[in-house]
Amino acid sequence: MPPAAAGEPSARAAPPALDATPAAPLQRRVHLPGGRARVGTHERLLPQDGESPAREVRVGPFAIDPLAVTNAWFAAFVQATGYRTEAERYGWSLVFDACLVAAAATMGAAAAPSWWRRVDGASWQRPEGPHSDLTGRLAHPVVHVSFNDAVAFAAWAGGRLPTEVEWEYAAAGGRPGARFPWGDREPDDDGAFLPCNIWQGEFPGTNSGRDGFLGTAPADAFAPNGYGLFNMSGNTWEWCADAFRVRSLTRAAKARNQQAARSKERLLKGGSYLCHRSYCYRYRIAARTGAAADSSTGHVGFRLVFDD
Ligand SMILES: [Ca+2]
Repeated sequence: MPPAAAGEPSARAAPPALDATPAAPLQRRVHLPGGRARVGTHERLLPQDGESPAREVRVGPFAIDPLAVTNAWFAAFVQATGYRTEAERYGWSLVFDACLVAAAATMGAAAAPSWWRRVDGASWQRPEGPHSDLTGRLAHPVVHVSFNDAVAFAAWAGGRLPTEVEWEYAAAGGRPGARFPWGDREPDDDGAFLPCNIWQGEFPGTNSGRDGFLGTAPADAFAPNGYGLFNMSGNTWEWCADAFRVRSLTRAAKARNQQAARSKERLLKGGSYLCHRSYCYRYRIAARTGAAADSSTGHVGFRLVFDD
């Protein structure tokens, strides 16, 4: 599929065929040659996350799926293996407040921040709890999967999770140093430029959904980047292979790294449908965060890479 013209809003691009069988995603891999890659940023936007410094590194050749792993593909994995996710074994997962309007779920307060709710029975198959299902969402990214779940899926599918360097190199789509997969133009709230699935309005109270989606969007929504990869920014966070660590010698970084080590945090890239510049400016390529390896929420998924 050709890359989008610069500045062209999307969601109208003809999607590739989605299939629940594992063979289909393997056929649509994008092969990247590797070489010199620029990762990180010199901009001090969220320095506490360890985005800086920008640096040049070498990356080897690899292949990447243009799409995040979908509910359909994850269902094929579960059907083939009987796998139960950590959320299913724990009996609960974290769901964003506003997604719970229609769900008569058993809820409890989650650890801060306050807009997350622990929902008993929430899982990849029941994204808002026992009274929800995947109707209309088979082509959406799977969510409520932990890092450990993602690793198990990757082993079954013959792939692996990307490193941060591979992820940023792929997300840049041939535009080294670009802020976003489409270039540097900032998305806005009024609908003039809506290249990805993030938040429009005042977080966490008002989301106009001008980009078409209040929660997850189909994995192939919006225009792909220059390498033909969809939704590297926004929609769902994506687990990466790296342990989360901030490269800094400050006292705050040391405390953050100790916390990350205690929780066995792993790296997440790409931001989600809950990101907005005013609150969580993490739909940038260089942005990053971490979460415990066994944790799951309604806005975290993953995509696979493959060694040639
Ligand atoms: Ca949205």
